[in-house]
Amino acid sequence: MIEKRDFYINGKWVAPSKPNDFHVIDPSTEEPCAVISLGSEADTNAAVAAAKAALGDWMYMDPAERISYLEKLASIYDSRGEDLAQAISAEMGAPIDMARSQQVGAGIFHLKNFLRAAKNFEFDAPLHEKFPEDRIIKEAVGVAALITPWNWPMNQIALKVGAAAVAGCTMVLKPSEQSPLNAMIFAELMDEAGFPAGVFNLVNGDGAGVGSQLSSHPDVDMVSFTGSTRAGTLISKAAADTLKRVHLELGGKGANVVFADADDKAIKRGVLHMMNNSGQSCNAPSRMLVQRQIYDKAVETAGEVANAVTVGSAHDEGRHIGPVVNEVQFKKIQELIQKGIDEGAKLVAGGVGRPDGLNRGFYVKPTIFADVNNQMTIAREEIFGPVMTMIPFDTEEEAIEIANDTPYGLTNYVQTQDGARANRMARNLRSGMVEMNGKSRSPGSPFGGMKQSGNGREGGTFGIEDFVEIKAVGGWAAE
Ligand code: TXE
Repeated sequence: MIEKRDFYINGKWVAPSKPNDFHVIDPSTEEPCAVISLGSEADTNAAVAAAKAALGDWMYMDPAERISYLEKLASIYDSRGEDLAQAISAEMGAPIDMARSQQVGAGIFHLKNFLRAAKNFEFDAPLHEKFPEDRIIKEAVGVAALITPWNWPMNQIALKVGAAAVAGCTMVLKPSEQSPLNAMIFAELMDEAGFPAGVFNLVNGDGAGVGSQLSSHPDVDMVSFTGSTRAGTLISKAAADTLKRVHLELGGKGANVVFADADDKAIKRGVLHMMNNSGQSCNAPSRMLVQRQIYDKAVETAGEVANAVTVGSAHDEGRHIGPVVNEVQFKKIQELIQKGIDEGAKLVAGGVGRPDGLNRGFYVKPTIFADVNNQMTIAREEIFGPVMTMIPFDTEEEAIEIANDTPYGLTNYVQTQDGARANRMARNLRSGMVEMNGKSRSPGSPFGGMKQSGNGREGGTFGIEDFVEIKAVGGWAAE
């Protein structure tokens, strides 16, 4: 079993101030795969103090020099790609092939986007060419606490660390206690890239401990958080007394609106997107809204596609979905599936219990519910498992109303070959992102939500903006 108890503080791996072992469980086997430590307040304070001490030199460094450290990181990232993939696979259950391509691939994808965005980022420029004496300086917010989840762990770490580094923030990363191993390998990469001591620090811990200590810490200037809406609320409250900036990327309950004229791959694409990462994505298209004329056929197709999705160990090569992350999530998903049945939705594929032959491990059957009403629990709560709901609709107006009738507003999807209608939908859907006809957004496109899905945007230029303060200077002298 891997033993990795130390934290990365001020450029060194240091032992926790007091022992507090935590076993990381492999969801494919339900056996522990590693032991780490959960930090104490003294560890949190040491990491924040290191970040605070390193801030001045880092934030006032020439941005080009700062960016060169990120370039170095990006150039060595792949040397640990296999280690990262194995760690992610073991700790959160992403099948190894998918962990290599999607989970680890997302990390380098974001780092490269930040490097591109950084080259054109205006850290210091006149307000307008007519007013050269009015200067806009974008400088680091300060010490940033980065609190990340387990579902796309390297994706989230790269999104936050890359943006903070370019902006000139120093940072304390607290990865999810469910998936700390990939974060510790990433810290080794940061060390190898030669970032100055204190710029990047890592303390493991749980939400109630290190997570809430960072959120309320007077020397932390901002928190960038990805996780549940529940924890986002607690972080906002904990941060309120120090009025720090709080950036939240929370849950979602995306609608995938399929019109009768959608292309013939739309249903299959929607189901497979939902099942990817075992449904553990905040932007999962979890409510498929289907126009009545094609509804019956769509339900039949969705059932067939879901039944053909295989489930297996994260350690097996090949294309299948893995287990969900842990027992708490497994039980929550089982209860929600049962609730769907109890509230009268029609089970088309999957259901309660583990798939045949998988008696140990947190495996969930790919599940499709049809004839769902948007008020049912399974249409309202973020299930975060391989479970999709299907809801019929008649008109465009009705589709918009159902899609927007949710506290969340992260990503919605539209499938139609009528361009004017697709654009109308994009304008009317209340979400931070809308994706149409299977086209994903381009590199550097901002990721984030409206309503209870959070605030702020991650990735590329927009992501860097979230980590800077805007300083307006009047009377700037010609030099
Ligand atoms: O998340 P938590 P959980 C949603 C999804 C899932 C549910 C529960 O619906 O079913 O959340 O997952 C830290 N102060 N998402 O319980 O608790 C925690 O230590 C500070 C959506 O695992 O939000 C971890 O680092 N930090 C999501 C991180 O928050 C706190 C991704 C995420 O854990 C804290 C994950 C506190 N009080 C789950 N409490 C997405 N947006 O993609 C917890 N944490």
